[in-house]
Amino acid sequence: MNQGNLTADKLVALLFDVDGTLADTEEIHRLAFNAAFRDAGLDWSWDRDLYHKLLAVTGGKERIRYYLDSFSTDASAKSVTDDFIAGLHKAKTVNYTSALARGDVPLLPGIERLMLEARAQGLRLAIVTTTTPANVTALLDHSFSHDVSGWFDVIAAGSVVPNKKPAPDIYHYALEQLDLPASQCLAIEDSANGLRSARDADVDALITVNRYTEDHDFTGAALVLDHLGEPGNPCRVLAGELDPGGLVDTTFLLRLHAHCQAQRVHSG
Ligand code: XBP
Ligand code: MG
Repeated sequence: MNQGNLTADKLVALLFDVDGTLADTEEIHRLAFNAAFRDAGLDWSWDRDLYHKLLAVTGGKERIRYYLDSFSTDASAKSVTDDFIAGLHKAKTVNYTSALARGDVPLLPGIERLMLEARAQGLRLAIVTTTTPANVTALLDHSFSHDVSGWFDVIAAGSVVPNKKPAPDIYHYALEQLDLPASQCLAIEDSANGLRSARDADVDALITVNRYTEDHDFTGAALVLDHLGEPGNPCRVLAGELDPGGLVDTTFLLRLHAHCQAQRVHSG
């Protein structure tokens, strides 16, 4: 960080994760995987407890391989080819995007409110996710109440980088596309893998949890909340020094970002 240049540390962009952060989508993913397995004549079925464990690995194709390697009792699991997994995953993506197109996946509290306000205040927005690009498009098209095309300077998604979260690659890619240093950005994530990805790219992260991630280790997060808050639906601080007073807005994010930058200076 350039401590001589004060403008270098100004908050310029908010980097949003997708699954579990914009909307509670992991349950939709789980059902979409199971429907793809069923339609392929497989007796594989992922219940919530198993899916919780499988979420240790990001990326749908990688998750199927992890299941076959570490959890399946199917004797032929090891001989399943990458092509077969790719076919299953394609069917899963169709199932998932169809579910979103039905319009029954709401955004989490505060997401659209905060994005609207941030844009009005001149902050830039980006998406940084491991999920398939078609899944992002489906969510943007069907879960927002505004037309959000043009809201995001960068949509960094899926296999555009070789290594998915927790690797920092997707954050490095997004920063490069935004042409911004990490010190001018703040990530909003929901999982330990997302936090590690952001932090290893030197981007500080605010965490909002969900049923699949509330037990994760969020050491190093700027702040951990249950959600971003809405008028009449205040958020709760789960860990961290600053308190948004029930609602995360741009003013609070500027303060949180400055706090994180000051801590980085002190810790050298
Ligand atoms: C969440 C993920 C994704 C989805 C599945 O990523 O790990 O793998 O569960 O998506 P993020 P695909 O929170 O970064 O959005 O099946 O399309 O890979
Ligand atoms: Mg996530």
